[in-house]
Amino acid sequence: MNTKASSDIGLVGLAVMGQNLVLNMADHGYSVSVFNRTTSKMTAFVERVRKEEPSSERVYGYDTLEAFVDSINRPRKIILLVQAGRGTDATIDSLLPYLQEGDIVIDGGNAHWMDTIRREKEIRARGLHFIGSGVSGGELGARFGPALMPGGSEEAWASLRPIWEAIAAKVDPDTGKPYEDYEPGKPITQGTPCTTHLGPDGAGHYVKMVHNGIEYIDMQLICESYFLMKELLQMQADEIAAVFRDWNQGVLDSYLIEITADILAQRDPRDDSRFLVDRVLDTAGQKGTGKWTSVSALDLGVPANAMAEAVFARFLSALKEERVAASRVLKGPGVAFDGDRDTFIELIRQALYSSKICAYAQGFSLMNEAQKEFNWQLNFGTIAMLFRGGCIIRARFLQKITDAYRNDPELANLMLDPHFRQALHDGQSAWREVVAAAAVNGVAVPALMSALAYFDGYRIAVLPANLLQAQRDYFGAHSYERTDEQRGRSFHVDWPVDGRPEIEL
Ligand code: NBP
Repeated sequence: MNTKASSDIGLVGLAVMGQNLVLNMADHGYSVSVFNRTTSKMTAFVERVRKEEPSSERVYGYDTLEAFVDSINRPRKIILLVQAGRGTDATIDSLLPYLQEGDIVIDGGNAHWMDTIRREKEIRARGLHFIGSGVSGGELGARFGPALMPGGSEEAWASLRPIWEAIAAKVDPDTGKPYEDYEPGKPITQGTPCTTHLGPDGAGHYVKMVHNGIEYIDMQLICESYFLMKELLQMQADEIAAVFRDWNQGVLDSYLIEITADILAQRDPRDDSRFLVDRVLDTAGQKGTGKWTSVSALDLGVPANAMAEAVFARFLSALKEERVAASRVLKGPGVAFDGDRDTFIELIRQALYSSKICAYAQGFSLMNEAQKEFNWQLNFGTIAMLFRGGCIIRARFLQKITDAYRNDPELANLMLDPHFRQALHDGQSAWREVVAAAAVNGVAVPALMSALAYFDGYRIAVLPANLLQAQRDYFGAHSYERTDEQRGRSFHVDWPVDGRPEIEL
C-alpha cells in the first residue's frame, strides 16, 4: 500500500467506471488516491495496475477513508463513482467527517438532478463544494475520454476544470470529429475537450439525463430499422450489418450505428453457423434515466412523445411471456412485401434520419424548458459539441446541431433550423412510406411512428384540440378561448342547448 500524501485528486468507487476514470487521470499525469467500500476490490485493482498499466506509479490505494482523504492535496477534489441514489448519499455521509472547508465532492454517477440540487445545497451549507457531473461513454469513454457534463459553482469548476478538460474526449475544433486514437499511457491532448461548465447545481446531471433519453430513442429507432429489414425484407443479420456499415458512411455516421453493424455481424460463440443477435432474448433492461427524462417532459409539459415511446418500447419488450401467449391468439396481417429491396432500404434510411432529427428536437426542447424552470443558462451549441465525442450518442450530425444553435441561439425547435427543415422536407415522403408499410404489414415501429406524429403535430397550425377543449368545457366548465378573440380571454357556454348565451369568465 502506498502512503504518498499529496495526490492531485481522489476517487471513491472502483467498479467499472471508477477504475477506468482513475487510469485516464493517471495517464494524463495526475496522481490519484483511490478507495472502495470493499477493500479487496481496491487491492486487486491497485495490484493489477502495478503489473499492467504504464501510469501505475500515479495510483495509490487506501483502505480507510480517513487515510484516503488525508492523502489528497487541499482543497481536495474527490470523485464519487458509486451506485447512484442511496450509494451516493451513504458515501457522502461517510466522507463528510473527514472533509475540510473548500473541499470539492464531485458526483460522477447517474444521479437524478433533483438529488444533485439537494446535495449541492446541503454540502454548500457546510462550507464545501459539490459538483454533479454526468459522465458518458461507458467503460471505454471513462478510460480514454468521456463526455463530462458538470454542474456546480463557478469556483469549484475553476478548480476541477484542468483535470476535467484533460481527461475528457477531444474533438477537432473545426470539423467536430472526435480523436479516437486510443492507447494506454498515450493520452490524447489535442482538440477541444468534450466538457464545459453547464451551470449551477443540477444542470450537468440534467443534461446527462437528457443525453440518456436521447440515447434511448436513438437506439430504439435503429432497432426498428433493423426490425423492418428483418421482418419485411426477410434479411439475415449479416446482410443488415452491411447496410448499417454503409449508412455509417453518410449522415447517420455515429457510434450507435457502428456498434449495431458489429453486433449484427457477430457469430454465436456456441454455434458459428448462426448470428448471436438471433439468440439474444428480445427483452431490454433499463436503469431509469430514460424514464426520468420522460417524467421530466411530462412535468414540464414538453411533447417528447418519441422519447417516451422508446421507454415504453422497453417495457413492452419486458412482457415476453405475455407477448408469446398473445402471439397465439391476436392475429395481425400477414407480412407481404413485394417491393424492391434496395429501394426500401433507402426509404428506411431516410425514415431513420428524419425520426432522429425529431428525437433530438424533443431532447433539446426539453432542456430549453428545464433551463427556464431551474434558472439555468444552457448553451445548446456547446452541449451538442460536447456530445460529439466520448459519449454513446456521439454522431456526425451533432455538428449540424451545433451549427444550428450557433446560427440562432434562440431557435425555438431544431426542426425549424434551415438545414434540418430541408432534411425533413427531403425525407418525409420516404418516412411516410415506411411507416405506412409497417402499419399495413403489422410491424411494430412505435418510435418511427411517434416521431412522425410529432413532426405532423408540430408543423400543423390547427389541431383537433378545439374539439377537446370544447369537450372539457362541456363536462367540466373548463372554459375555452375563441379564434376570433384575443388570446387569454376565456368563455363558457351551458352545453348542449342552442341559444344559451355565451359568458366571458
Ligand atoms: P455501479 O453503479 O455498479 O456501483 C458499484 C460501485 O459502487 C462499487 O464500487 C461499490 O462498492 C460502490 N458502492 C455501492 Br454499490 N454502495 C456503496 C456505498 N453505500 N458506499 C460506498 N460505495 C458503494 O458502478 P459503475 O457501473 O462503475 O457505475 C458507477 C456510477 O457511474 C453509477 O452511478 C452509474 O450510474 C454511473 N455510470 C455508469 C456507466 C456504465 O456504463 N456502467 C456509464 C455512465 C455512468 P463495492 O465494491 O463495495 O460494492
